[in-house]
Amino acid sequence: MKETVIKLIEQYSTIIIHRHNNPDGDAYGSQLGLKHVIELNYPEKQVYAVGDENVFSFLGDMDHIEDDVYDGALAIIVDVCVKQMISDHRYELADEVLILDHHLNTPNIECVAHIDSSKIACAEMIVDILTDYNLQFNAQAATAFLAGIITDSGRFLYSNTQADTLEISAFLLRRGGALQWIYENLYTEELNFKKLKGYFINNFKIYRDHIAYMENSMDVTKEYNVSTFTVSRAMVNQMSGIKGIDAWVNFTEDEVGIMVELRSKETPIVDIAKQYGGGGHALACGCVINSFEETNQLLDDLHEHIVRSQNNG
Ligand SMILES: [Mn+2]
Repeated sequence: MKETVIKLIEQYSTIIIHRHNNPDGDAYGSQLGLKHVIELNYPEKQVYAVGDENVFSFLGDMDHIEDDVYDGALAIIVDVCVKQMISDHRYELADEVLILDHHLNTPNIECVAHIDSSKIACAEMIVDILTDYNLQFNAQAATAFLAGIITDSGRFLYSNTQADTLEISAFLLRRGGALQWIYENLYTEELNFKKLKGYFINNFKIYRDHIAYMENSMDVTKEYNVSTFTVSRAMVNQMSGIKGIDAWVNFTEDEVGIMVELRSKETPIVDIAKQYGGGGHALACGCVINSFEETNQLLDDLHEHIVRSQNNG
């Protein structure tokens, strides 16, 4: 499969790299790291990165391209494989689509897919492929990929962090990955963000003694002047690491519904996310529900699921 990936890259003279909406550090890092490596090793190729932008844009800018650039091009989609989450649907205009992902989902578009859910970061998976074929890395590429690994592994904290994760990170450091620069950009917080954390920690609730959860109305996003994504994704792990808490769920209201972020300490819970039309990783996943009235049902399903899994384990 790795060979197919490299062959596709070699075959096309124009390559446009996509990733998911609301990009996290891994989506951005995988996308821009791959762009830099292809540009460095195949200087005759035209390579573009497209999609929406957010706080991770310190990693690099997106390209703004016309539709006709897709004529005869290869679209590579990283860190996502389901249609509804891909940023910029013009990948449909490309000749061929290659997906590189590490989520536990099945692609629902026509494509060639390389998916390895054992990898903690899509960036780790891509670097592993590129190094197998001895492609050169510059500091820009190394920094982007390293940012992907650092963010998706929670700075090497989450359970899928493996020896390979550290070896690949060491490789990226040797290629000039700017670790301190990444940390400065990631961990210097805005005042409103710090205050939001305080609000969050003081107000989450407990369901059936073992599930922590938080319900955020749109007032929260307004009061702290942050995006839904910030409240939803960036706050969920404020409920992690609590003795006796097996799982934690963050419900955040926005215009389309209630964004649900689910996390679990040990028991895989992605089936609950899938049951509600979402997906993701075994221990970190998400879905969208219609209203806060469904909160209790979801918490109850999660509770039953965890109890059942623990009894079977
Ligand atoms: Mn990822």
